[in-house]
Amino acid sequence: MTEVALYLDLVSPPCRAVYFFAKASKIPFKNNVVQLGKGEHLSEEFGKVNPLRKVPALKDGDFTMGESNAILLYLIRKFKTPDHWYPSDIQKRARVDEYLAWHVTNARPGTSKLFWLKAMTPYVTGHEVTPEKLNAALCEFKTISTTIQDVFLQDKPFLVGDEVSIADVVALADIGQTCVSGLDVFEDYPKLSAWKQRVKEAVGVELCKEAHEGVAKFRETHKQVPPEMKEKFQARLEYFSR
Ligand SMILES: N[C@@H](CCC(=O)N[C@@H](CS)C(=O)NCC(=O)O)C(=O)O
Repeated sequence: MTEVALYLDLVSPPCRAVYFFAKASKIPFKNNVVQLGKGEHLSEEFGKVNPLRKVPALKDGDFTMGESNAILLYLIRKFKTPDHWYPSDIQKRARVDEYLAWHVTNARPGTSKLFWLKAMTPYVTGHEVTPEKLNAALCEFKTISTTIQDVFLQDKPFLVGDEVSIADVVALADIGQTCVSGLDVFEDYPKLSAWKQRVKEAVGVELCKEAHEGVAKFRETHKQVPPEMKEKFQARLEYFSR
């Protein structure tokens, strides 16, 4: 059997979600690093793996695909991972699906916005984002946190019940993006903080630390944007600054 290859940049939340899951469920895979900051996802070679030119992407023999949620499900089906990751009970499974659907239009854009304003603004423009814009993004993040805590988590150990599922790793990867802000964004969310610790323990505390290093140190490691990426990043920045 050929080894599955994953194309990842761990600065990206959907890449971390796939990475956490693959590592935690001991799926053997080849890790192909695609550095977004250097524009490696725009190469002709990567375009053959994912014409959408986004990470994560997967290659399994001649089969290739993108989209993190779909990749997670592919890995679950291919490797028949333990049931708790994507429960066969249809109502628990529906809860995972419900979270994944909500995250695409809420948690992902909200946490991306914080990252782009706090980390990408100085990288692309050479100056900090204004406090007003940062505060607006932090307010949005608070709404997301409140929803995850009060609507999805409630008083359960994990988002869909007593055991960890892919909904938890997807959520952990999203909210991990906030470590770039340098603020303790969880101080007002005790239940969410305790949940975060449980998910980290389920995935592996060291693995989580290592996987978040790129984003935590992003501002130290990304000082000068490659000239060919400037225009593209500028356009994205304008989108997130609205
Ligand atoms: N819906 C996609 C989103 C993937 C995505 O937006 N990836 C970003 C990194 S977080 C990317 O590759 N961006 C490159 C670009 O847009 O040029 C998924 O969940 O996989």
